[in-house]
Amino acid sequence: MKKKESKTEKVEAVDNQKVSALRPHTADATGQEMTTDQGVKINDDQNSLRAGDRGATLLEDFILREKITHFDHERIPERVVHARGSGAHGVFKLYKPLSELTKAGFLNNTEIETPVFVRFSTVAGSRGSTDLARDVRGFAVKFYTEEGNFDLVGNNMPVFFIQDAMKFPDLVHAVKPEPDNEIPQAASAHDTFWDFISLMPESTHMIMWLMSDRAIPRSYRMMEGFGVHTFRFINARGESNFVKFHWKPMLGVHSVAWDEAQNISGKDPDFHRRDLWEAIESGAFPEWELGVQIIPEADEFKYEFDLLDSTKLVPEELVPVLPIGKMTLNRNPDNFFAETEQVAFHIGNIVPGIDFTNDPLLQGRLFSYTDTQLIRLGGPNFHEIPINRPISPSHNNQRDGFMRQRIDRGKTSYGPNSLGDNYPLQVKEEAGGFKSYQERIDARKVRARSDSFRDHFSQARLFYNSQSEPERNHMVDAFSFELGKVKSVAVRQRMVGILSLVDKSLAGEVAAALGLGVQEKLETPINRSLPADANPSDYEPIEVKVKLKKSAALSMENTVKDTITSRKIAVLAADGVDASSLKIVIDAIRAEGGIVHVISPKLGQITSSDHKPIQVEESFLTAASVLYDGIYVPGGKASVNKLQSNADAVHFLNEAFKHCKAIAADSEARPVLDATYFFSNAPEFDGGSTLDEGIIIENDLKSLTDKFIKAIGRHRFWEREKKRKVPA
Ligand code: HDE
Repeated sequence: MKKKESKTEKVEAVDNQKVSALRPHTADATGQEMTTDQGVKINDDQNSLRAGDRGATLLEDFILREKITHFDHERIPERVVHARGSGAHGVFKLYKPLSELTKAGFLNNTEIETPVFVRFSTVAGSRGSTDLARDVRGFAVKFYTEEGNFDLVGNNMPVFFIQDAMKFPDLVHAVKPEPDNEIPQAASAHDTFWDFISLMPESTHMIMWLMSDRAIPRSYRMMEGFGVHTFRFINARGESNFVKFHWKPMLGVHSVAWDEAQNISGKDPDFHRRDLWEAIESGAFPEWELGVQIIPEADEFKYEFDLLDSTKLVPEELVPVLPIGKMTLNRNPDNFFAETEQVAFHIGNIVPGIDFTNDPLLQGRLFSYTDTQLIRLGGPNFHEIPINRPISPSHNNQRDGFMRQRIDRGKTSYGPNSLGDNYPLQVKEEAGGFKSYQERIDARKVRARSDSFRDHFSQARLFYNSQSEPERNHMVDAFSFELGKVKSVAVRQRMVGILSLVDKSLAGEVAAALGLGVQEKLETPINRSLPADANPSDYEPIEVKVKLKKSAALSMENTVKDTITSRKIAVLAADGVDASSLKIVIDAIRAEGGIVHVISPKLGQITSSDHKPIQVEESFLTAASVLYDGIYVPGGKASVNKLQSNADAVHFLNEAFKHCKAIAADSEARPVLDATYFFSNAPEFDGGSTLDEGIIIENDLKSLTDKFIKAIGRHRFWEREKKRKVPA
């Protein structure tokens, strides 16, 4: 039977279908008069009503009362995890129809652009915490499909800390600030976190990711995203394939250095939020390819790991990632609270063609997300908040509740009914009605963990072995830092024990930094995580022999390194800067999509050698090298003279060198580099060659820009770290 048409549900596509659906809910006070919430025009918003100009305020002042009352209720609870985040609108476009795999409409039609809203987040910190905490990043995507909302609520790491939802509150209690003094903010480097982790060997693989540079991304735009769990695709014949979702950033996967991350946290705690906002405002729209790994049902038990275990990934060498479409974020929200704060993701929001598996972590999440929105957004009608509404029509017999917006007409809100012709009607599967995949289940009800979930170390080792040398060094440093902040020596020692089961040299290096030894025999760490009646040997981790020793996809070393789009370059200059030395390089960087800031001892303008004014974007007081990807020092005697004796300019360069960034200088600006620690102490410098390919000093500006642009694209020269330490 035909569904009833409703005029209000047809929306004109302007930007995209979702954005135009939001439009009737947006307001703009430009050119408007001020009123109360009741629409009464306000004459005086400066003074409350009082008995005489020095008298008490009158209770009858409804304008004051309304204003203060609304203010008093402005806050809602922050998300219990992932409280700190940033959102953006965009679209998803499919490359080719996937009808063999899934019947999901948006994965079968290459003509449509599916609107999306994405929210990136950190996990542990509160709403106001720094973006650069060492943490997992949330990567949640709401697809507004024509068949309803599909939410892919993932992270920037492909595995998780725990295997069973039962342990999630424990994990979060352990990582959040300690309950007696609420210290530390947005950091895992404290006793309770490592106490828990050291007793939960299943978290070992995830800990490797968390201690890698993936936990300190350069930008949200330069992170991968993962659905983590194994889901199902269901095709029109009702056949199921397992599927793992991947987001691959077109700009590559890049991170900052830990020392840099800590500095950014002070200089610009909004670094990632600002970066996303500015990129979209400037038209450098962030893009990701959506990829899928497909595993036929028949292969469910083919692998050395269990597909239902969220502490395991499926190596790309075993199952390649098939790119299926592209997501482009092209519009910033109009209002942070209304959109980014109120958006309610739920892993349970799926559409026909996609279904769940029995991953026990996934199953627990299916409960949690609605439950948490009920308290966070204040009642069961949060799906009516504009950002959460589907673009497809929605009708059912759910009614009432706090803040109901929709006015449902008619007498019937039950089914079956005869008074309303039995509307709204159920929908046949062929016509798009959702039917769950009919997985066969014949089992006992037990509280248990499958034996196939007992290998905790082989993929942790795979990850470690797959890293480049600098990446491994960073992991050693990260473990040494985090455990160094742990006061309990017993916890440190237990963690070193766990690491020794992953890799002896990793454990040895961390132990050395902590002033500990590596025990020969590990005191079994898992005793405390056993059920009361358990036989400990049933819970002993098992060692699985894995064939794959390395996986290239796990190292950021192998990522995209040939673009400088939206990279930020600092140009250090002062009065007297050589006009062409400045212009040639700046123009070339801009032509490649880079962003240039001229940084000078003072704001305003400087005068170039040909007496022209040059606009300055930042001063050494407002900028810092940690906020840039590369540094250029142009020539011009007067400018060079000023900079070489300017401690801030010299520090800027020293710090950029320390963080392994590309640095270029016109040969004429060499005295500025001579003033730096790394350059003046570089005996191998032969007057024209370089310390490494990331340091470029030339008078041929064409050659200089070519090399500089390549160097910025490479992101970092990590090999520098070993050679020369810089006190910056
Ligand atoms: Fe979440 N998670 N989670 N999570 N999660 C929440 O929902 C939860 C897990 C993820 O930008 C909460 O609306 C449980 C894995 C993201 O709004 C809450 C378990 C992954 C976001 C919740 C997990 C995630 C959340 C808090 C273990 C990666 C932010 C606020 C069973 C695949 C979404 C909220 C946004 C948010 C519960 C584990 C990703 C409490 C119980 C694994 C990206 O419902």
